[in-house]
Amino acid sequence: MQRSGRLSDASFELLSKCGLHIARSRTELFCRVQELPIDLLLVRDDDIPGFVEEGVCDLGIVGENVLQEQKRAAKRPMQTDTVLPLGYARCKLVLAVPEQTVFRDLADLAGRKIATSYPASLGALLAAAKVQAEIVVMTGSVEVAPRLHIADAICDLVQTGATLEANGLKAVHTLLESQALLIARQDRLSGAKAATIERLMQRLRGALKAGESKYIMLHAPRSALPAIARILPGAETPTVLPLEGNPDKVAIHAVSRESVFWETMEQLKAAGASAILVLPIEKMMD
Ligand code: PRT
Ligand code: ZN
Repeated sequence: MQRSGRLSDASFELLSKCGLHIARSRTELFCRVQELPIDLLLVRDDDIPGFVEEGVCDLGIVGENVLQEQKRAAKRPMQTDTVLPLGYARCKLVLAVPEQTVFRDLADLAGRKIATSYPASLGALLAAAKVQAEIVVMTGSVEVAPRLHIADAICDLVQTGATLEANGLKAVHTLLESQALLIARQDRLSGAKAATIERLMQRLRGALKAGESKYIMLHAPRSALPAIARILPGAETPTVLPLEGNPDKVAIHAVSRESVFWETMEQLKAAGASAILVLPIEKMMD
């Protein structure tokens, strides 16, 4: 996984939610996990797909943008694939042009220069659209290229859009919606390794599910039960408990598989619920 950068904090956090604690300091290349027979290799994100492909590592955590780019750029087809999307480090790979540039479709880029750190992804898009344009490869600060007259457009990652805006650019086409992925070469996983990985995957799935899920508790008149069950977001059969000394009212406990918004709580209240509590769930295993 990435040593430091936009992927690393969330990755360490996810591993810690899986009960995996990293023994040594993060500045080292190699970390031993105490709880499972797993060693962590901390590297630059760009090296991760290659390490997994070559068998240096069995698993990797990397942005979909990097995996896609390297697969497209590879001379031989890569066997490395996604085993679990992890849901964080979300961003988009987009084409952007200066705000004043008129852009109708990709054909408008014919004969233009486009700066990017993702030449293979951009090349694939242009080829599919049968547009001939010049790709200017830059390793960083791609967003300044139009201002420096190095290029007429850029193809880069955006998250909030603030960088584009600050550089007078507008996104006109999305190539990829990216997120962090757990990747592996499944053709190489077998025996004890596969068993350890399955254990890790079960924990990862549980940690990811728990992250979104909430435990909801509320009181409601018995008669409001059907209405409340309809409102509870993504909840499987709620638990209904009697309230001591109050035969007309019940307590309802439910696990919601989605985020619970204020709007949902307002709807529950309007349907007759009171004492509504929404609690985070730490771990989950089905
Ligand atoms: O040192 P190393 O090579 O490991 O790190 P790196 O510098 O190559 O990558 P890093 O840490 O910047 O990003 C790692 C991964 O995070 C990327 O490959 C993406 O999968 C993901 N990610 C998510 C992002 C962003 N969001 C993001 N906003 N990567 C980069 N950006 C940059 C973007 O390039 C642009 O310069 O942020 C700027 C835009 O951000 P906004 O919010 O202004 O739109
Ligand atoms: Zn990198």
